[in-house]
Order: sequence, then C-alpha cells, then structure tokens
Amino acid sequence: MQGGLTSLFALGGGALLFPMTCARQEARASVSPRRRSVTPRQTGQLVEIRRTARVSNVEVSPSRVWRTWTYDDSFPGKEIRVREGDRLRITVDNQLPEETTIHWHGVPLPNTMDGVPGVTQQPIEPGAQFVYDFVAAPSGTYLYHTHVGLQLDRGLSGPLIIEERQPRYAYDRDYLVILDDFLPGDPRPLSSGGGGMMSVVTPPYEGLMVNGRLASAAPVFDLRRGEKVRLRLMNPSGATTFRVAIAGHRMTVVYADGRPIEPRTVDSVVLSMGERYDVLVDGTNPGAWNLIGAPIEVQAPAARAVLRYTDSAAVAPPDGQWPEGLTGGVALSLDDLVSLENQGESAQSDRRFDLVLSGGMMGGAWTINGQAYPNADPLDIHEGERVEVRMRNQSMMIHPMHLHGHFFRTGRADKDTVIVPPMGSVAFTFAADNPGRWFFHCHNLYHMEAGMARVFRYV
Ligand SMILES: [Cu+2]
Repeated sequence: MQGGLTSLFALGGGALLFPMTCARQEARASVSPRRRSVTPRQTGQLVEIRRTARVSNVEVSPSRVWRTWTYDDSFPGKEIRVREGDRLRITVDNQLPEETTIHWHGVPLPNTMDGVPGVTQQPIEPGAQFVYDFVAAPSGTYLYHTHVGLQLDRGLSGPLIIEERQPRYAYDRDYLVILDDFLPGDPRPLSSGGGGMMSVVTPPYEGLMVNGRLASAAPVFDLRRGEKVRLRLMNPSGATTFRVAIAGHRMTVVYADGRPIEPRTVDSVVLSMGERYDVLVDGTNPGAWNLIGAPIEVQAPAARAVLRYTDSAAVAPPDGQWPEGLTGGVALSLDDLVSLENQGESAQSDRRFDLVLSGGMMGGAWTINGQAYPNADPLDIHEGERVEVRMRNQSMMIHPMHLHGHFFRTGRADKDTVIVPPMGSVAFTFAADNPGRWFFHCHNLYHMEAGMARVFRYV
C-alpha cells in the first residue's frame, strides 16, 4: 500500500489516482492535503459573513481600555465556525484609515483568496470592500488575520474553526484559547540598535493575553468532574512564542495546525506565532487551576486563563499557583508529532531549496539567503513536483516559518507553520498541487516586515 502510493505520486498523477487507493483515509478525513487540486467535497451550504475592520475601544481588563483596530469592535475577532465543505463568503468592509486584507491562515484555498497584498490581490482601500469566497476544507483549527504591514499587532485577528464531518473524539466542551501579546501603542519596526552582535529584540509588550484578556482579568473555562474538554490553543500574536501548561493537569495533543496526529500526552506545549494545537484535557482533578502561557523570548507578564470545576468549592486558583509543566515534565516536541493522514507519502523530492535564515544584525534586516523581501528572488516550482525546503537558522531568535496554501510534511507530521529554533535546522517537503504565488515567511511580524519572506511561484 505504501509503496504503491509512493510510486503513484512519483508519476504526478496523485490527484486522479489517490481516491481509489485511499478509501480508508477518505472515511476518516474526507479532504486530505494531497487532494487539494480537486474541488473539496461540499455540503451545499453557503455561509455569508461580514467583517468590518475599524478603529475601536476594547477592554483588555476591567481597568484597561485599548484603543486599537478590530473586526466589528471585537478582540479577538468573532469566531467563524463552519462545517467542512461549507462555502464561505466573507465580505470585508474596510473602515480603517489604511488599506488592509484578510489572510485565512492555514486554509489551502485558491490563490486569489489568500489575502496577501501585492502577491494575490490589491489591498482593500479605506472605504472599500472585498469578498473572499472559498470552500472551507479540510477541517481544523485556523486563524484569520490582516496581512498588511504591522496591523496584526493592533488586534486584527480571529479564529476560524472548520468542524469535522465525523468527530474523531468525543468531548463535553470545546474552548478556544487564543494567545496574544498586548502592545498598547502603535506598532513600529524594530531595529537591533546596532553594534553588529546577533541579538534578540522584541516589541515592548505590556502583557500577554488569553482571548483578549490580560492575566488580571483571566477568562474562565468551566467544566465538571469527569468531563473531557477540548482546548484549541492558537497563537495569532505578533512576536510571542508561548509555553502553555495547566496546573494539576496534563494535555493530550490530538491536532497540530489542524491536522490529526497520534495522541500524545504531555505537560507543556510550545506554540510560536501562527501555530495551533488542539488538546484534550480530562477533568479528573476538581478545583480551580491556572492555564499559563509563559513567554519564551519576549519580556512580559504571562498569559493566564482558569480551568474551574463548577462542582468544586474552589472559585479561583490560589495566588502563585504555577503549572508544574512550565518547569518540568514532558514537553511536546516536533519529533512527537505523527500524522494520521498521508502515511504513505513519498519522502523523495523533485526540487530542493536550502535556505539560511539570518538577521538581527546592524541595520535590522531579516533575510533568507541574504535577501530581504521584497528585494528577493521568487522560489520557482512546477505543479506536480514534491518540493523540499531545508532551513538553517543562523540567528539567536526563533523563526516560525509559515507556508501559505499548502500543508507540508515535517518529520512525520503535516503542518503549515514550523519553529526553526535559534541556530537550529528544520526541513519540510510539500506537494506542489495548488498553483499560484504563495507567500512563505517568518510569522514573527517584525521579522516578516524586515524581509524574512519569499514567494513560491508556480511556473
Ligand atoms: Cu523570524
């Protein structure tokens, strides 16, 4: 079976031949990344939504109002939740003083719907509208956010949930845990301050948030003893990598960037910008417990939420309660992730790119192979190829590298965003099955804006 799949893909006929060879996977995950060039199976349901981007005041704690830019006066933006195969039509009304776009982070949609200004569309001018129209597939936990300049650090982001046709797991509650960083003033490009030494420079965040709330106003997730809770951990932040752990509880990781993986039970999970992990938590320990998102690079008070058993006397966690998993126990690693899809996928590549990620030196540019986007060469590929990308990080900062329009295979997992650790190396391969011009970049907003980006161009 595996050998058969491998040889079929090598022929470049995967789109046509895959459904016949993969009936078992079809039943479990109806749209696999491999079949994106085929129109996803549709429900026939049209979901029409409007998002108005405008200047707003939002409360990040009872004593703190943030004047910023939001979708519909809500931060994070309101949840979009559809079924796999629904057709989404979203009208974006730009009431901001600047142009904007929305990118549907992780969704392998048609190129013209990808929301990257100057690459897939003209930006939406102030006062103008744009309609995004695509089939929501495959199922998973995704994000939507602006892709213009440093607007992401003003609060223009929200969750996009595409529900499975047939749930893989039974659970009693489904909570979103949206981790973000709080920059009270206007976002500005960062410079290293000169000196020529490799350095770690981060924005002056005042605090970190869960679901738009600072730790002093932590959101509460209720449960009862014996229940199973699904937490959708997501990181749309500008520049913060979080280590997440829950006091008194372990987490069983079941999805990485929306894709199903073999369950892994751990004490902490690291999420960099753009990453999502869905975890299941068993309600076996009544009380009130802190979920903490501790920053790895930035200096700011940690993000916090509370897991509260409604059938327990405890109302709030005791002061200073700190999850054991932040300092010990088992941390999820990339090697732990084993996909439940596309097991027979070929590891052979037809084309390879070796990319050196560097910067943070004098001048402040962040580069890929010495070039700072937009003054950078496109990475040309052909439809039907399997493309290999090897990344080497020659800096002291984390680079969460995100590919638009495709899932990639890294190690034994499928993802769309992967951490390349300081001075470390990571590789991935992907099937070039979604023609267009696809942005590939570091999801640290400030690194992207300072040049750490390229375009994969189908030629
Ligand atoms: Cu970076």
